[in-house]
Amino acid sequence: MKLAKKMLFLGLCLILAAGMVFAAGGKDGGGAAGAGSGKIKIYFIPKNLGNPYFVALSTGFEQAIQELGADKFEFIMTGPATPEATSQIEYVEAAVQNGAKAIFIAANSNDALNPTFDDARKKGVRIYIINQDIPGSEAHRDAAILPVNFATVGVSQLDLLGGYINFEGEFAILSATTDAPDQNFWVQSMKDELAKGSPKYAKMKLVEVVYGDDQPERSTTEMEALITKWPNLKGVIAPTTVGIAAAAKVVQTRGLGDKIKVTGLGLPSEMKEFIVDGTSPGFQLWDPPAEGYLGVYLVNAEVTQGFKPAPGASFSAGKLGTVKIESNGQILTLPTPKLFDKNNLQDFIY
Ligand code: RAM
Repeated sequence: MKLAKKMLFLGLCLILAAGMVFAAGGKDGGGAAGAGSGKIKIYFIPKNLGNPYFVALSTGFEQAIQELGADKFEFIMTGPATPEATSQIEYVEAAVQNGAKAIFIAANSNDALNPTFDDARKKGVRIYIINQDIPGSEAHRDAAILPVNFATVGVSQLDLLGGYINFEGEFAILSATTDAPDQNFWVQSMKDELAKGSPKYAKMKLVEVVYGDDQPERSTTEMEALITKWPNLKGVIAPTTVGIAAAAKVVQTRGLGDKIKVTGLGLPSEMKEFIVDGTSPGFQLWDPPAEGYLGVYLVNAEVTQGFKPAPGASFSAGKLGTVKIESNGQILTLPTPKLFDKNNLQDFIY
């Protein structure tokens, strides 16, 4: 992307983000249109507010709404300050009360919200899990929009770190919360892969999994503790954008980039400085805005064409083309994670 275009995009993102923080201020999320506006109300409840990753994701909702008609939809981003298992319940309840048509939620627990989801669905509100799924509780949601096929994430994170440390040495995982459905899924797949005993990972040793709760300070403290506790640490996988940025900052401040390789899932705009100065050799992610974009097109298909997200059915999602509902009610935005490193700095656009 040319510099001027990029500046324009970043500017637009900032304006959107500022607007959304404003909209997120009230629990009832009463946006400009207010109740009874006749607009289709789409709620987005992220794991918590204050995480730039979810602001990036929310820009996709806004973009699709612009394409389909800003007069037709009202978009409200609202949610808790911190990502505890039950902290989103009151926000789901408030959205239902406020006339939500669809709620997109990055749930903080696999099952703590099930009764709340059931109540909402009884009232005709669509519950869509976004950015992940709620394994074991699929019957309590209408569908799930995933950024990629989750089965590929854990192994590709192991391979990425392996490539940076010659598949040899001690490493740790810096995760988000202990309940996080997405991180727990990926961490478990990494453990399962290591447990298979493949010669490829025979010299890589997972020494500890720690939890920074998707809070920058907590993640920083956990990273510092890892460095003290494991003097031979060769790498850290942080499958959370908050965790990886905090870990990279610690390594940068201490000048340990040659000794400890930090990788995982990062937000390109936050990780750029660490890639440019070599603190992190590379990381992975996907296209967060595309998830929100898909969500609006899904609601639009339901409202305008009576579409039902049954396995095997498909709907048209604007620039993303035709999208299919998988057998388990999941919708994959992209097949696999994408690598971000010094060779594609032009792609660091969110
Ligand atoms: C954090 C959140 C989010 C996850 C990303 C990779 O921002 O935990 O749920 O998808 O990292």
